[in-house]
Formats: sequence, structure tokens, C-alpha cells
Amino acid sequence: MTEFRSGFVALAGRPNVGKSTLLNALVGQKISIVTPRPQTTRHRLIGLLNLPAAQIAFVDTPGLHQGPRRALNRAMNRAAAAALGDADLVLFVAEALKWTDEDELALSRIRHADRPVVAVVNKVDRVRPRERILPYLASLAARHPFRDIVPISALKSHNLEDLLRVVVAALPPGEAMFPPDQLTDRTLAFRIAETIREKLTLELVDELPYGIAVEVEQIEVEEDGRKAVSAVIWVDRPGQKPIVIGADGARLKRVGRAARLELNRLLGERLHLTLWVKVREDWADDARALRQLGME
Ligand SMILES: Nc1nc2c(ncn2[C@@H]2O[C@H](COP(=O)(O)OP(=O)(O)OP(=O)(O)O)[C@@H](O)[C@H]2O)c(=O)[nH]1
Ligand SMILES: [Mg+2]
Repeated sequence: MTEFRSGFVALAGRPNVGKSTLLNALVGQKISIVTPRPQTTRHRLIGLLNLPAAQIAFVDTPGLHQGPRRALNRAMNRAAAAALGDADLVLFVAEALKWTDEDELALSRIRHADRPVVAVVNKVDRVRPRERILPYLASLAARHPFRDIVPISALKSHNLEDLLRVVVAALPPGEAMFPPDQLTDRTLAFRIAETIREKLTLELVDELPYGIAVEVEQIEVEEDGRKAVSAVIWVDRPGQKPIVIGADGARLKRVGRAARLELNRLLGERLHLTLWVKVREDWADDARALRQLGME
């Protein structure tokens, strides 16, 4: 009989390599938001996968990055580093055929954590012909004594079985740490706020949405059983408010509708969503505001 295994597996790397897409693909549910912009994920969060012989707690992390030294950026890098320290195994996620200074920075942080590391080379669906990946894999192998190097496509769910085999083999023997029906460590309010932030970021892809945060203020159960959610979109400059709201409120309406439809599907219930846009100048540099928004 094989021994049951369990542990924490951190997904780490520079922004935009596909860590959150991979977490969602591995656990088979959308837990973490995804956008084409770097620095989408701001918090550490867990997605749970139960297999016949293992329970894996995948830990998504903010992309490790350099850049503007705002309190928000420091908090994001800290959250990622903390996840590394707690991990039984680290998946260092990189993007096929790409190597940047931020990949180097991310790998050096990971080395510092001194955990077993598997390199995951994502987005191989973009590599044609396939053999073009081979020199890249060899160059990665020269950078660090990875336990293994696994090419995948998170978007197309290619080669995830191989990756899971490698992950399970690297986990310590142990009992399940979470109840079998638990999906994530995050609350309903968090998932609602994040879904709103995703839809808003997708709307603002060309307009620098970094100064935006979302906070769910209240969830009330109405008489018909529907949940009424009221959420605040915080912007860090007064000039951003009209951009978020859009002409005649059209953009805010689209964001609310897209978030509501996705949440209804994900949660299997019908929400009523009310969005407010408020200004809190320079919240991304304000330690108290960050704590209020759930960032350490
Ligand atoms: N072609 C392709 N695109 C992918 C793949 N995985 C992710 N992407 C895209 O890459 C972009 C970034 O994906 P995310 O999952 O948000 O990346 P991340 O590493 O979590 O980024 P941060 O949260 O900013 O650190 C999105 O547009 C994804 O659709 C893949 O396997 N193939
Ligand atoms: Mg992410």
C-alpha cells in the first residue's frame, strides 16, 4: 500500500508567468484571478487538491518583482517570500523561452528559502516546433539543481499529470491537513472582491489599474435567500474615479455584471451586487489601508 502524503506546494516566480492559471488548472476550479497584466495576484492563497493517495495544498503567490517601492509592492514580495518559507516544495514557474532579470531575482529568492524546487516551464503551447524548448530546458538545468524540470501548458492543461506525479513524489508522508470538501483557505468575501478586481482589471487593461483595490463591505441574506453584496472599489487618485465609472456608469455596470455572472456560476448561487467607487489617496503606500485590505 502506498503511504498517504500531504504538504504545501508554493507556486512562485516573476509576475505574469502563469502561476494563478496553473493553480486553477491543478485544482480544477477558479480560485485565483488571472489577467494579462503583471502583478495581478496580491495575496498568498491556497487551492486544495485531493488525490487518492495525497492531499496537496497549492499556494499561489504574488509575482516576485522589482520596481516601484510602494508599500503594496513590498507587501506583495513579503507575502511571496513567506509562502516559500512555509513550503514543503516550491514550483518555480518560468515562461518558455524567456529569461529576464525578474526571473533571476525570483530564483535567487527561492534559493534563499532552501527548499526542494521543481522548475515548471509554462506556456509551451506557444513554442513551435516543440524541440525549440530543449536548449531552454538545458539552460535552466544549469541555473539551479532543480529536482526536476517539467514543461507544461497551464492554459491548455498539457502535461499536468506528469507535474502532479513529480509533486506527489516530493511530498512528505502525512495525514490530510484540510477537510476533503474544502477548496481554499479564503473567505467568500475575498473571492467576491477578487472577482470584481479581475473584471475591472480586464476592463482597464490599457489604463494602468495598479492603483485599484476592492473591499467587500457587507454581505446580507435577503428574504428570497439571495445574498446582497456591497463592495467598494478604492482608487488612489480622484482622476481615476471617472475612468472606473465610465460614461454614464457604463463601465462600472459591465464590471458588476461580469463579476456577478461569474460568481453565480462559481458559487452556485445568485448574488445581488452593488458597487461603489471611492477615493483613498495613495492607499498603496498606506500601511493601515493595506492591512484593512487584508495585506500583511
Ligand atoms: N499561451 C499561454 N498563456 C498562458 C498560459 N498560462 C497563463 N497564460 C496567460 O498568461 C497571463 C498571466 O497569467 P496569470 O496566471 O495571471 O500569471 P501569474 O503568474 O499568476 O501573474 P501574477 O499574478 O501577476 O504574478 C494570462 O493572460 C494567462 O492567460 C499558458 O500555458 N499558455
Ligand atoms: Mg497570479
